[in-house]
Amino acid sequence: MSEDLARYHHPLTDLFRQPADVGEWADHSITREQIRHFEEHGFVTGIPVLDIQQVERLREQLVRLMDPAHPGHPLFYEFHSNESIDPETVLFHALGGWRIEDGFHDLLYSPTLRMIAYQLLGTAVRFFHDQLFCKPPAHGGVVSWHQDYSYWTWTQPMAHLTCWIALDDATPENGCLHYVPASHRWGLLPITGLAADMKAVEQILDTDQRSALDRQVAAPLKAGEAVFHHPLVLHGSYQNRSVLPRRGAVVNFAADGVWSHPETLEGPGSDRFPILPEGQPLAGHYYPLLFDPQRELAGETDSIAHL
Ligand SMILES: O=C(O)CCC(=O)C(=O)O
Repeated sequence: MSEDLARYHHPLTDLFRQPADVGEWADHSITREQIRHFEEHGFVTGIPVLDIQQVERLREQLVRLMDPAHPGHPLFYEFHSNESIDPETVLFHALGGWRIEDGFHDLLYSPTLRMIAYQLLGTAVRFFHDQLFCKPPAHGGVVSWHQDYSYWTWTQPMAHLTCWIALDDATPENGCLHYVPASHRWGLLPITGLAADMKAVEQILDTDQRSALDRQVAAPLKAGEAVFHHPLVLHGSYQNRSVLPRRGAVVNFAADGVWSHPETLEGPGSDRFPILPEGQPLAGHYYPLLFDPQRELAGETDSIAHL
């Protein structure tokens, strides 16, 4: 088995140059206008986070990670590839790549991701978990409409954030993310499933919410760009109908202080998830602190716009 990279709470490669001072951190920030867009619509999109060399490095490592013979496979928290079940609707979905390949480990330490997570959470930021979502050409399956937090109620309170990063150009044709703007104000909905039936959520929506689905918007991205979204915004993605793959890397964040509450009905999707005992704040081996405004900004927190 490969070495578990989770033991390293610092970058392992030179993939991301780290800011030296508050001014350099500010270069990675989003504008007040973008923060307002996130607050109003539940997402903010089209943010450049990787250059092409970084994209290529992650693509190479992703090819290795998708191979079930990779010696690091036992380190995945979850690994699903439904190819053998339904070759028409393939979706490769895995959590834990940060423990296995150094590029995905260091993605957590992207200054742009760390800065924006701080701005959108408004406090110190911890890593929650990562994800890989890959749709192969022509047969890539849907990810049904859902809210991320419905899968995370075993952590409290809700103070989470998702960053979805395109490793290929993501378009409506190849299955880019779609959002229902402002649905993050609907409250928590029951889980209706992630695969197969895109519209499964409709059965639990009221009339107004169902008509809001007609106002859904696509979030196309160039490779290396990202969209950040709220834990309650309704989102999903359609099939890949193109001749090219649609691959995405996800980093999920939680505010420092979020604690483990595994007694709730919905636990994580696998018993390999590093779940902490009831009441314990997320910290330690698997939940590194990624951004501490006191440390990173030397207390000059007013110089950066945040929630
Ligand atoms: O990659 C996709 O199509 C779905 C991603 C998603 O649902 C998420 O990151 O929350």
